[in-house]
Amino acid sequence: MTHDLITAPQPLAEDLAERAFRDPHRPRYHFTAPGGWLNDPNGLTHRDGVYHLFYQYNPLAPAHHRIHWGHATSTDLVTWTDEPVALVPGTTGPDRDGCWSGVLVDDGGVPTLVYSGRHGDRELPCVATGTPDLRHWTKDPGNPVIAAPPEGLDLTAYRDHCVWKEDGRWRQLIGAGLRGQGGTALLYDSEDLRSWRYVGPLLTGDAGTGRSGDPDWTGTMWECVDLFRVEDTDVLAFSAWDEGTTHHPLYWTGRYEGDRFTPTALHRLDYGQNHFYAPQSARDAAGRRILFGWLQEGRGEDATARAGWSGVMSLPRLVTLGADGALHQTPVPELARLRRDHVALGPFTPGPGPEPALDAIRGDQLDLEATLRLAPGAVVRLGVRETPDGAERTVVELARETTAPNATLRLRREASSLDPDTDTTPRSGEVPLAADGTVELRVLVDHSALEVFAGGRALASRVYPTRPDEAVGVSLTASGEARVHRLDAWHMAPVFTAPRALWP
Ligand code: DQQ
Repeated sequence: MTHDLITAPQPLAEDLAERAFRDPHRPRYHFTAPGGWLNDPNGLTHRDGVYHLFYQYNPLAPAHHRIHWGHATSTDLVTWTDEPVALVPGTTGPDRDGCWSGVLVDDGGVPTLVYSGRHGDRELPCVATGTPDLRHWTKDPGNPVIAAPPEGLDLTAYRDHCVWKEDGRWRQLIGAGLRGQGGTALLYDSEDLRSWRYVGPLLTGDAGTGRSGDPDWTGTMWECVDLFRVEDTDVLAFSAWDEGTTHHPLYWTGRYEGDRFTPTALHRLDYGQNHFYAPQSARDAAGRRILFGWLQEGRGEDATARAGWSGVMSLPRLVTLGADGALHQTPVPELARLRRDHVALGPFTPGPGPEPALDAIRGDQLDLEATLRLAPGAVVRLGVRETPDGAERTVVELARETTAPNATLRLRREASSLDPDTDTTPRSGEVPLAADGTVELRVLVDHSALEVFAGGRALASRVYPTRPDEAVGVSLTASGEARVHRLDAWHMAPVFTAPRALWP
């Protein structure tokens, strides 16, 4: 793809990467774009031993505008190499206002991207083919390959793609919403990825059930639909969307058969709601289901503009099927390679005052792993990014009701930052406990990025303490009858240690 569009903004753009690198809130072991804007993961694939992560990218500014496809590769899901920008919006054509989200498929040996070309306020399906190393891409002269949404449907929106091969034919889902009904995934069929026949809606939500603000409302449109199988369960993941009100990732478990998806249950994919959005997954050569999502910013627009960058990719997650039929998510085990300076604590019985042994753990790049047991009525609170005076702190709380077999995982951010322009709203969701009240908790801190895993459920978020150098404390308190069987802590080595080129 040529970069000849980009001339004048270059000097300023280079400065973006420098500024981004200097920002104390910038994660060091999560993937970020070199500078500018990042949102959805795209084209996720594992090919010839290399993981390819493409992403929605604006190298010119930390704003969602004229979206390109960035590209990075990894052999271990831990360290990343920036690759040439894969797609640049056209000067003419259906993607002149942006190359929006999509996927990569192998078309008989030809790497092929299927993405949404944006022009005006419309998105239409486009295709590009790549060289075997996936470094250079040519847009199909026939783009858009579908000229318009299906006739006769009154749609709220139409974009994003999930494409797979089935019985020798290509199938595609496009995210959409049927006005007055709800979000939907429209199913198409093709022999050649260019000529598509509309089959019908695979499944349609009910926008009338629930309402905006409910974390399990299925919204008026489904973005970034992703259909995959885990063991013997089919999963239809989507990002529930409603103009200006709703952005959160959900999934149905059920059965995909005969052009329809018959749902069994609806689940929340990440309790961070809009903080973890637009996930995409792929199967790797080992047969593992790997999933990434976008952690958007939670600070004010001015602060983001000054910082020179926006958007973090989640850590790669390994997705399996939990005993309760819901997805079980953990960071991929490869990330353990970054662990340094092990501190092992426990067993101990935490109380209302901070546990002194935790003074040994400090930092803004941490991996904390604990096995906890909560009796009915017990609450355990793990504080991170805490200043010595406690004025700023973020609390991961696990609370078991007296009667409930499960616990509530809560991320309390009311004191995360003294900056009134940062989002400090709480997040919460249910977490399964073992019969004896035991649960595995993992908390990954990476400057402003925070990912919590408890009992296989995930909660990602962002925090921006105003005194980032001092907000390095970790604390643990409890009320009721709780036990810490073990608490292991590590510093995480940085993956990104120098400014990167915006146009690799
Ligand atoms: N972001 C993309 C869209 C998608 C949305 C554009 C989700 O394709 O619907 O950058 O974050």
